[in-house]
Amino acid sequence: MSHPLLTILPEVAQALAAGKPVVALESTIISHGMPYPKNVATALAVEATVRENGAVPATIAIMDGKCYVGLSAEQIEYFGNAKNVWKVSLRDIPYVLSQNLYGATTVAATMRIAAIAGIKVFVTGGIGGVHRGAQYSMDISADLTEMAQTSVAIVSAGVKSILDIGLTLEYLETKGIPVITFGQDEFPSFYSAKSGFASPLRLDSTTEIAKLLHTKWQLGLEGAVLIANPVPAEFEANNEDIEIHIQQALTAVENQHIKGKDITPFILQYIANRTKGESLETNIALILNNAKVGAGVAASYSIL
Ligand code: PSU
Ligand code: MN
Repeated sequence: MSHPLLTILPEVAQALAAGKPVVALESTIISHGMPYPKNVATALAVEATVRENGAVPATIAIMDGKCYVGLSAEQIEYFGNAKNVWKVSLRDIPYVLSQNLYGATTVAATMRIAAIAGIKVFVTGGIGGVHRGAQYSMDISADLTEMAQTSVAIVSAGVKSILDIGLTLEYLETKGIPVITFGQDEFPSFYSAKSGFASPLRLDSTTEIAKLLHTKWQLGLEGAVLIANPVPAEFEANNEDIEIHIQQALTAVENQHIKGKDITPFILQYIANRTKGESLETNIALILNNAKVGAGVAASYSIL
């Protein structure tokens, strides 16, 4: 789909025009979610995994007054290392575009741009959600409100326990967003395959997931589907250790008066620092695993 504010990489445009599977990827995880240089290596490895599993990757970001759908390796390197990159959620898109700034897009912003381009499947690590203490702070990620209205399937490793997983699941229910866990009954919590919460739905194959997506959108039920893909057992992090770091990170957020959009990147960086990179290795493993499943879903969907 051509649009004056989109620059679509030729390979991606050709795949879309031919009805071939395409997988959208976000850039906030590159610029604000992981340290350099592992962020760049991971972004490139995720793209390679998408390809190996039969789909074309399209990493999305903003620059030169355009939404880029598909980045070159050099552009990914830039977004991984530059200091002047905005974290762009939905509300930031018009500012960053019209001011010709560099923007790394969150789940919310990436989904919207993917939808404009005609991409139906999006792979990430973790989504934003309802924060712990949201009953006082009202801190609910725009990822959730965006999922209520934009018809793109999101593959993530569940919801990170930096968030309130129970409230996030409630919010997804309120907004009519199907939540499917791939291959198990329990909803996963990013670093761990367990969360203590039952998954609202379970499906065991990418074909069945694609059929659900097709059914939903065929009926005109707009909005996302959240596909939670548990981290493989050999890469799971110790939940009790992670919980201690999360508690400390949340105290640091209070003490250092971290606010608004800076909270999530601050907590992610804090945990990565405190776990001496162990959480980062888990993060890399799970996103590669998500890329594999996402490419499979995109491939199955493209046949329907
Ligand atoms: N959770 C992660 N890694 C991430 C993010 C969340 O484990 O990189 C990023 C994603 O881009 C997500 C964004 O869309 O943080 C949510 O930010 P906020 O909570 O400010 O909406
Ligand atoms: Mn927030």
